[in-house]
Amino acid sequence: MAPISITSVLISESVDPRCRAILEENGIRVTEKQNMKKDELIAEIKNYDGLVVRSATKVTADVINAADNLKIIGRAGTGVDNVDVDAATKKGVIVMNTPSGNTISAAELTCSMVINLSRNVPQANISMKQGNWDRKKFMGAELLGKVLGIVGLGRIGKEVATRMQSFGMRTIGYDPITPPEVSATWGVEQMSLEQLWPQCDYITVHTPLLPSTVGLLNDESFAKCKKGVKVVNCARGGIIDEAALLRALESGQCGGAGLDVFVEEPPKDRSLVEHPNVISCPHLGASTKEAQARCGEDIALQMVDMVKGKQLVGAVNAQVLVSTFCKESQPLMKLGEAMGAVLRSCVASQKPISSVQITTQGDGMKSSTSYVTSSVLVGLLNQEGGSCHNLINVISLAKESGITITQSHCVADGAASGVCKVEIVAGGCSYAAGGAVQGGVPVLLKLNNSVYRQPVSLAGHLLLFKASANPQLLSSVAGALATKGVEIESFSAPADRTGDQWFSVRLSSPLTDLDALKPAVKEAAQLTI
Ligand code: 9EZ
Repeated sequence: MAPISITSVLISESVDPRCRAILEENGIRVTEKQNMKKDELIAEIKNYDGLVVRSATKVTADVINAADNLKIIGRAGTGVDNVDVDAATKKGVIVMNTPSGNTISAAELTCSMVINLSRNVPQANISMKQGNWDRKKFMGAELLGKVLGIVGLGRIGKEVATRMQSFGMRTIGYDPITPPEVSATWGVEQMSLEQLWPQCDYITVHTPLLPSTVGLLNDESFAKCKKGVKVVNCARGGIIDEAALLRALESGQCGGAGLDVFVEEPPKDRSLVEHPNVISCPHLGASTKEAQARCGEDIALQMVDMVKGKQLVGAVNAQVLVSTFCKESQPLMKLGEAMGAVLRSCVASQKPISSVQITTQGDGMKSSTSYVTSSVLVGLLNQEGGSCHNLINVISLAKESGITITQSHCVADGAASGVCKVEIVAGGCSYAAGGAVQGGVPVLLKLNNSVYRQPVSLAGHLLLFKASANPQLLSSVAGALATKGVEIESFSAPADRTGDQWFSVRLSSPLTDLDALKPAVKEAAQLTI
């Protein structure tokens, strides 16, 4: 797999200057062009292999499909709401964000919402500016001793908890991933949502927006809360159901809400914003100098670290690439790609592939099956010249073209341990290869029922041919090659001598015309690895 190289990046909006500086320090050409119209961006994007955006640039499928050289889209911020991740994945483009740069800013805004809800400061401020002096209307309550429910205990939830503990709040919470022992070390007692709702004086949500978190607070959960509960959403619009919140505010079941995010931004329906017990902001969670600087710097550093092969952080559609950063997995990925290429060369190119079955064997391969599968498919599907399949898109493109992919792992010991088998069906014919990594080198052990006496090193110019074993075979093949000025570097014969067998030959250079072998062999294929 060719390493990802990034030489030119377009920054299409205002991103902290450290972003440009870091990219340039690492030899990447940077162009900043702000306020481009969609058509201008579509015309411009062709010239770059990287794009950095914040929130304003809408990276739609149209933009991505016009970007023939694009390899990565980096978002200086948390989440990728303005990027069509599916379109990027299909195009083989990595999408990356900066998951941690906004943490403190989001947590601090959340805490300010809780504190402001307790004392009605925003409402009192409006009243003062209107010339009033109303002391009765804005009676509040202390936070000391009150219960804060934190739904979602990732980075932001944790920072909210530790800050509000300093006001004497008791912090309870729920998260499906963070273990209770871990959250307990930062003073958050975990419990089920059923147990949590009735205990809270305040609830704040810090989850991603997922089908499971849309409307996490709805009519049903509000009904389980204490009357007058105050709620905060500085995470994503819709985690608190907007219609249910309005009903709860009107009935008094909800005593106040602090909202930084909305289902529709800006919200056309202003009924929540205008409610006297709602305080709100126009999505300001990440709007601090520090968060912007951190995200700008983070996205540049993450892109540089990825290109240098140091580490992969913040990628949202490239889980399989993590294995390319791990020394142990690289020979296995090379093996997969080489086996895919071997089978590709054996299948007449006009035959469509209908199924691919990959089996890894033995303990050492247990966690390798998925990236070996992707690597096999890259080798199998990449036509010479137009190489549009990569580790990011190969699974979705293969499935889209109707290929059934089956991957499995089985226990094995002895010789079968560490072996990878690939079986494909193309044009109704079956082809199979078995290979392994031996001494750090990918080798072919078996091709279409022919088992080699010695493993065939999967490197250099390989000629594969089908013939029935006979004493003249090697000399007639060598003779045919010699007429084209090609030498045999090594020759691998199958152990079985009966019937048609697949032989493997390493050549000094590729043969320009396989027909030169015609009288001596029944089928021939060649490839360069
Ligand atoms: C869901 C979640 C938190 C949550 C948090 C994360 C995937 N996921 N789901 C429901 N990271 C609280 C309630």
